Amino acid sequence: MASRSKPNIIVTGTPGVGKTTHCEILAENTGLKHLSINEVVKDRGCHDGYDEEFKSWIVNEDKLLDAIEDEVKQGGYIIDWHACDLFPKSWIDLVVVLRVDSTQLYDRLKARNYPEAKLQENLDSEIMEVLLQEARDSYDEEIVVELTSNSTEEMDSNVARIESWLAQWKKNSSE
Ligand code: DAT
Repeated sequence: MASRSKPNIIVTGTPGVGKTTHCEILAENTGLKHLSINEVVKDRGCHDGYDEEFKSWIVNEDKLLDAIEDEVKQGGYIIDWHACDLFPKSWIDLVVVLRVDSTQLYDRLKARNYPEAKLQENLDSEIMEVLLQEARDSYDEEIVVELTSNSTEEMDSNVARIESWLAQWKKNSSE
């Protein structure tokens, strides 16, 4: 059992599934801190440049882990990122993989003006369950939870479910 007094949660999934929206609501409701890896990569320079075709930063994982290690090890973070296999197992207490129907995802990514290649790659990734597989390959199966994020009702129920997991975690860790 980790020595942190608050757990760390990863919210992962293909871009557009609803990670940031979920994390913001969870942070507001629980007091856990929303750690947007996108922002860390950009603001703390944890990258090796910008990919113009894909319109995204080329992440340097070593720099990224160095940048967040001290904070995350203290506990109390909700990590928002479209990958999860880079974070050491010992840091993480729950991995939430959000899923969405491809028609929904297409509309959400189109609304973001994603370049065609990037849009197609992300749709394929969602259909092939890439993130779910990555989570299952990287963490113990008991801590990996798959939740659908097609509607605001589903989002509300996901948030409630994660909050009750959090309450249980706190109860267990105080026993
Ligand atoms: P991500 O952080 O995974 O890229 P996001 O939180 O930015 O995704 O959400 C992308 C868009 O989809 C945004 O306009 C909000 C909307 N959205 C997210 N989750 C949703 C849900 N469960 N129901 C309806 N709309 C949702």
